[in-house]
Amino acid sequence: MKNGKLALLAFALPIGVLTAAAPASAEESMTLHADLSALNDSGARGTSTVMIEGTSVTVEIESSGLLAEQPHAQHFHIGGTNMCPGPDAADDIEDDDRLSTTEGQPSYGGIKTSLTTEGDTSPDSALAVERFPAAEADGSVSYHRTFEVPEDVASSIRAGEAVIVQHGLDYNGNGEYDMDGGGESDLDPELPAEATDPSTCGRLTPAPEGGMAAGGGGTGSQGPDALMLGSGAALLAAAGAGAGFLVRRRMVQGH
Ligand SMILES: [Cu+2]
Repeated sequence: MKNGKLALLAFALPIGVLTAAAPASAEESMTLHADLSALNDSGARGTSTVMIEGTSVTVEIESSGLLAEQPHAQHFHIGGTNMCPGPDAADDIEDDDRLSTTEGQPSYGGIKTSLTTEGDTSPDSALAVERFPAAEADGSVSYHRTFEVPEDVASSIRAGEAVIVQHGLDYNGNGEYDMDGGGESDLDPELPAEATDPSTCGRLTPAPEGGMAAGGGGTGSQGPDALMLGSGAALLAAAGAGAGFLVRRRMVQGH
């Protein structure tokens, strides 16, 4: 009797193993998609398509409704619950009707990739505002770039754990990042919260077979306009990892 039971168990185990889904090969190309929804009532939205092959990612983001002619930091966030914060104010810990970048981290996690227009894409560039796209005069951002990510980031993307977050919005509707709109940034008290609070968010999920990959529409890449964040502006260099956003341009210029 005892033996019979054991034999049954021994038989059952391999079946369980066999029926488990085989993990996709790390080299196989895979396409993911995200719908970016507004955070903080920014009025912005967008879509993103990410193609990953090995550790090479091609990222397309098309957003609208962002604060015009201002840079918008954007990242892959990974960690937390791998979700965007909910629409209710439950995540707004400080209860000030604003969701800061930090307050959103239990949902979308920390910054793992900086979606810059050129150069470094590591978390070290999280704050390299001069290398993030600026929205056009109509508030649109069109981003397209292919670059390498570390293995751990690649596998998180494949697992559907990456969340795209764009930052920067205009609480008081005066057309610029300033302290009057939301006070100081949680990331750097010298900076306006408007420059760093999240404005759109969307989780990257595997696209259905033959879906996104075929279309590929609207691959408008970053034109030179988007990189010109104002002549002679004291553009910000990225500080070391973990420093605050260096969006001092507005403040230096006085505008
Ligand atoms: Cu971010």
